[in-house]
Amino acid sequence: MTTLMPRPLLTSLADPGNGGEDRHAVRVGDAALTRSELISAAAAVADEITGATSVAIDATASIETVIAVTGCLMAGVPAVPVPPDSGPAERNHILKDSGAQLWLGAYREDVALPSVLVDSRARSGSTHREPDLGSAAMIMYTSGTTGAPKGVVLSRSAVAAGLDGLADAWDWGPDDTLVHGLPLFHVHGLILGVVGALRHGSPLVHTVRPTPESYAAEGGSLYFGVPTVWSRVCADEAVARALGSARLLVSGSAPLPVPVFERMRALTGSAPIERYGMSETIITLSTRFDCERRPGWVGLPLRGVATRLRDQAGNPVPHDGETLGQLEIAGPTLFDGYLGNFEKTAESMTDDGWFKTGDIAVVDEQGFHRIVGRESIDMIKSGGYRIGAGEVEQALLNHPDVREAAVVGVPDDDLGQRIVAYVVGDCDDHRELSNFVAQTLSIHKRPREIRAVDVLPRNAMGKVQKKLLVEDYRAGR
Ligand code: MLC
Ligand code: AMP
Repeated sequence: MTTLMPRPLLTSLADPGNGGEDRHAVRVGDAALTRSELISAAAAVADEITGATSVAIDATASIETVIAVTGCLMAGVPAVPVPPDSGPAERNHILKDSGAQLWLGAYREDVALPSVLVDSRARSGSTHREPDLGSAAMIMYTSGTTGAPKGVVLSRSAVAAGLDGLADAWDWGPDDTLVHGLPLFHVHGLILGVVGALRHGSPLVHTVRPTPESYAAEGGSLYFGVPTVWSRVCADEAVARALGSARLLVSGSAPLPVPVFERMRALTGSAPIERYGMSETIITLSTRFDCERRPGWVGLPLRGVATRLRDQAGNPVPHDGETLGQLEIAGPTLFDGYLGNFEKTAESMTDDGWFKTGDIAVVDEQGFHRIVGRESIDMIKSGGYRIGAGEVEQALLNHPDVREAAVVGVPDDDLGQRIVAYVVGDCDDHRELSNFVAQTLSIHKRPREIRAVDVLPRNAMGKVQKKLLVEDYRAGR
């Protein structure tokens, strides 16, 4: 079997094949650039960073972030997007662990790296050689069940293959205008939502925040959102109806509840596209633009991707649409490993080279996949953000008044899951405690609710029985 090499990243950014240098390429809020303006502003960034081993980007929802990322891809310097709301502990960890040599963004007193200010009016005519397809494009930080976030190294070829798989599944091209307002420091908003738009030549409108009103105001053909966004869209009938003129409304990053799927179909006149991915694999499964869209199911493997289901003993699980198995993935979109963490990388792979997603799924006879849930209770998805319970617990334990802490995700109609922390200690001011987490990590990692308890339920081994905590919470106890 021959494997097709994807078109290099840089070539496609400079010329996605639509021939329109003066066409509006990207708008974020009120700031807009044509493709040639973006290329020359990004070249100015590339001129300044060439030779660095990696650079951190203050990944605000702004045109500067788009320029910075494009400049990194031009220079062949791995980009490390840093969430703009991350607290000192999280930011310092990312900067130190990644070994970033420069800070692309406004000067900050608490960042020790030399800053390079990104100027959307800067122009440079320099050209840069296409780096090796196997070299790293980005290092995205993502939470595990325990410990600090890990750096996921994504190669240029993985990014290219992932984006091309989506173009095939969605018929995504220069005639599309992509609209979204997702954060620019994750796979969804940044790789799909920015690099994807540039690679496929579709103008991008970033709405800064993914509010229903801003989506309705844009009249795009392709929209991206996490389920929370779609649930909020459906809560406003006029907004949802306005999106009926779009070609595809795409949901991903967390399970789209079936009632939201049905309401989207009823209000917009067409069913949403669901797709599934991870920081470590980019997007691997999706419903296709021209095939069945089934509520609760995320579709078929993208071109070049292979999936399999295993039971706990490693035996194959039948594809009968019912039997649960651990989902494993192989293909060209997989990451190169966790930066500097050989052990965790090895743990995440099977002996024969498949990535263990940690998700439980079923597959039916036609190859359609349904994601049933996570293997570990310690991996929480809230508003589409991946949050490790261990990281939040550690932040809480750093508070002088907290002796023990257990963090769980409980079902939430808006966010999918909501973070609830059970603490043992002398802290009465729960708002202060929650803010303490937000100041250490980032805002979306702070518990929405804190419950003071005398003891945490533990099993004979002393392990906290989190399932009991969730059950009690759901039972209103
Ligand atoms: C947030 N707030 C809190 C809080 N958390 N207040 C108290 N306690 C907390 N724990 C504040 C916010 O700062 C905000 O304030 C206000 O409360 C509303 O917060 P919210 O309800 O969370 O809404 P919002 O901020 O609008 O966030 C919802 C959302 C956001 C959907 C917009 O969660 C989001 O952008 N999610 C996208 C995540 C994502 O991109 N994931 C992709 C991962 S990649 P204020 O003052 O700011 O209004 C991946 C791969 C793949 O998964 O498959 O795609
Ligand atoms: P992240 O690393 O932030 O990309 O999160 C990846 C995780 O998000 C996956 O392992 C899944 O648990 C979840 N996820 C992503 N897309 C979907 C989807 N369409 N349906 C269900 N879960 C999803």
